[in-house]
Amino acid sequence: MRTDTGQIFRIEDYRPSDYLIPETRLTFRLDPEATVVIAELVIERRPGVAPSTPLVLEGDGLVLRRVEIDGKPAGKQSFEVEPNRLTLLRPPAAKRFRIVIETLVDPSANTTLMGLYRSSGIYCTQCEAEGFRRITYFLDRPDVLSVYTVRIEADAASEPLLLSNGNPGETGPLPGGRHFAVWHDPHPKPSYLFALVAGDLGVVDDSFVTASGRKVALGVYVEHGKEDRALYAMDSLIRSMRWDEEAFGCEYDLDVFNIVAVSDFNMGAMENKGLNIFNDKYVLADAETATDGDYANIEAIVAHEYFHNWTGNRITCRDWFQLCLKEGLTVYRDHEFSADQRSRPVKRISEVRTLRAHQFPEDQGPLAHPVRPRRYREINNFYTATVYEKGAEVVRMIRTILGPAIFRQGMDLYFERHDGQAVTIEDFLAAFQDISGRDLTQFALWYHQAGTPNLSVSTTYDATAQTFTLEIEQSVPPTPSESRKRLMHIPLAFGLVGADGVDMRWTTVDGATVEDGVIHVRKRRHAVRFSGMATRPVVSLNRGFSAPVTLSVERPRDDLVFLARHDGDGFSRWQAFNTLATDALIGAFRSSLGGKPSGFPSEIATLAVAFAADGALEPAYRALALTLPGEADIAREIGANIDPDIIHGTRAELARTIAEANAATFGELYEALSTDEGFTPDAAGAGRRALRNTLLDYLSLLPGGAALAARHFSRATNMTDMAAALGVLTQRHPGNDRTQSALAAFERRFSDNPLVMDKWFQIQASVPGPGTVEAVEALTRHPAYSTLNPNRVRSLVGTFSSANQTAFHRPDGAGYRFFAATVLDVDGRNPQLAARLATALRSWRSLEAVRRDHARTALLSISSTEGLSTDLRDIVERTLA
Ligand code: 0A1
Ligand code: ZN
Repeated sequence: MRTDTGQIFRIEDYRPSDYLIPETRLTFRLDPEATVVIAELVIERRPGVAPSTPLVLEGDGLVLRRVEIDGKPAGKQSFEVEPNRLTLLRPPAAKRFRIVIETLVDPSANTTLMGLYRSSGIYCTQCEAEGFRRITYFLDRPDVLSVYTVRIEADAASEPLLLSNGNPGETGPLPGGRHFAVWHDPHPKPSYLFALVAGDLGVVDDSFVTASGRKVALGVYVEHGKEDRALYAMDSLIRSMRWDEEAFGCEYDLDVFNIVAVSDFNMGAMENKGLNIFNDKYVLADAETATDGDYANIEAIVAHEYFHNWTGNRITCRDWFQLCLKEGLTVYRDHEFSADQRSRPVKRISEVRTLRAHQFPEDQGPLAHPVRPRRYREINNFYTATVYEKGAEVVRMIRTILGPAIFRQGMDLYFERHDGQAVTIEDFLAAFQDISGRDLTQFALWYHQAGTPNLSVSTTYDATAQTFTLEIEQSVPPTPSESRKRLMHIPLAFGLVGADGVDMRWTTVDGATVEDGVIHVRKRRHAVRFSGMATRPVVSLNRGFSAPVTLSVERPRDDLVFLARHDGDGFSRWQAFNTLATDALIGAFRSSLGGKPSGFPSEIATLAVAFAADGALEPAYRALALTLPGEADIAREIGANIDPDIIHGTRAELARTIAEANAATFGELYEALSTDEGFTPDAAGAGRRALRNTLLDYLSLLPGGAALAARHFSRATNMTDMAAALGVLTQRHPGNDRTQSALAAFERRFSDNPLVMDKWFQIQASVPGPGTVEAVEALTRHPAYSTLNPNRVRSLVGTFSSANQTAFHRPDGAGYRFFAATVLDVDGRNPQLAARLATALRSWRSLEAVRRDHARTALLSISSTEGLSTDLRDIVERTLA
């Protein structure tokens, strides 16, 4: 395992490598504890590099068995070997030469889940970002592209299936009950896209014919007996392949495309060329065991990994600072795919909720970094919401600025110019600048500058002059190591809504460039004046969430009420109601702190029922409108001196107020939705279930609520309804006997299904209140729990620390102490998982003083421990800085 060297990597230090590796032949003699890896590499000296310049290959914890140079064993003096480096001191002076490196690795002992490891008896690999160096010594950097041929040898009985990247080649038997398979990938690729899988798995197969007529054999591999649960993943794959041709003109380029599900995986999935490897959580689904949310995730992640084939694989990153080049762009593409498959406004609202829940706190805390970072200590810690989600928003803004047609032409140019290359964000932006003739220099700051910009807006209406003026002021808050910020180019979509609910037109506008419903904010202040306004409009701002900013708008509350009823933009209509609810909750929090009784403006309950009963709106949209801002959302908006117990109480109070005011209508709607139409995982069915389950949450707060939720639970015919009912019972009636028996029934029914038990862990880790600290600690000893499996750890400890405000932040610090001990324990085996868990404390400075002290003590207890991984040390030290 890598321990910290304190080394910092800086973007300005980038230089191309002296050597390239045009061809790579790998032989794997698989063995659970002693796998032999033979790498035969064609090495090419780059033009201009002095002959015999030392060749330095990266490694990580490798055992070297032999080195050959141009067919001869390398003498001891000709190389230097360390666990993390192999240096050929005086390589041949020829422009091209060959080397052979034999290494030994132990897949069974590999608990980091990087490099070659075994998961439930299956050999698999994970090489992004720097895992290939745990397999062999190599130029393990994304700008070294190589053509791979891979030969896998293994036991024929225990590993009948042998997969790697590219197209299948020769196969055959070997002595001793072994066999082999050869794979060849004609597309040059960086080492992080290498993959191998060997084991005994079941398969769902299908095929796809590309637009130009190439027939592709598709396979989704899962544990035997689980094939039926892989059908939705296969269906998602086929829809993704078709969509990418239609929306982006991107066709698949090999004869096979395989997906393999494994049960131990650090992230969601990995886009290895032609051989995607997935966390099984994002492959396996059926009505009985998966929720609608699981289905939507499977569809999105299958699409995401597939889309990487062009954005990431065909065109890859020059270096890891450019990670957003592939990730932000691919997330943007999977968002568009899901919006097309489902409902666009519903999808957009969900995206924004995710961005605010994960990226905003990152941007506003000690771990803030630009979408394209300039330095890192551990690249694994930069697979963040900023790189992924904000990175996607930046691509979306490019489309907003250029318009859909020019955006598509820019993408075409990017594909055409850079196919087969490893490139930078500058190259990406240049394609759009060149196609549009626009200067994107100021816009590029979105990649380079961290922090969430704020727009302060006030309005004036002059009835005599018939003008309406928006005073807009932008500011970007300071972030770590960036105290002074430059002015950004912010595309602010808007509408001026008239009294009849229809957008008004203006005759002239000055003070900023306004095009196609977008104000281009570029200066610190703009006074944007619209003339020809016969009546005062209500302004709707940041429609469709056109820019990832915060807004502070001075306006009467009635304007928000009006927008919540009439805004023609679905996102902004939802936003208006959400802002009203957030403001009400913050108001109640403040009065509660001041010891005053809280109350809520009556229009919240009135609007809630208007949304709930509006048959013109999709059920999924109505469900989102009825979902109150979460406790963490409220905390983020308050910003400082957070007391999670008061927030929890206030939010529960508002929910009860809404439920009591609308009991009859909510009850009728709930009953009307209760006819069981059978389960289909499509958006329409999911929307109806979402609305019914949201109504259940409100109704559970009324007399008889626990009984109602218990009935909902026992009558549920699918996991969506079952998990929702269990969530309502545990959140709203934690101590109730019905809750305890539902938990027990769920456990009995699903104890042999680890992915479903994850839901059971999550639900219990979310129970509000002080007792959950001990309850979660006890669950770590449950037979279904395993501290070695990332899904288990994230479900229990991850949920507890990132989604349970009252228990995790228990005022006596017990939540933090349990958490710190767990993080340290996990770090000994799986540093990536430990580092990711540790980010749960990133907002510790915004807590009230007592909790803040306990949180700091917990962080210090981690940082003062010796032998921390680079991953964990990096997170904890930045969090404390
Ligand atoms: N490129 C993958 C994310 C990923 C990154 C690192 C991993 O190592 C454990 C695994 C996956 C994606 O964007 O889906
Ligand atoms: Zn990705």
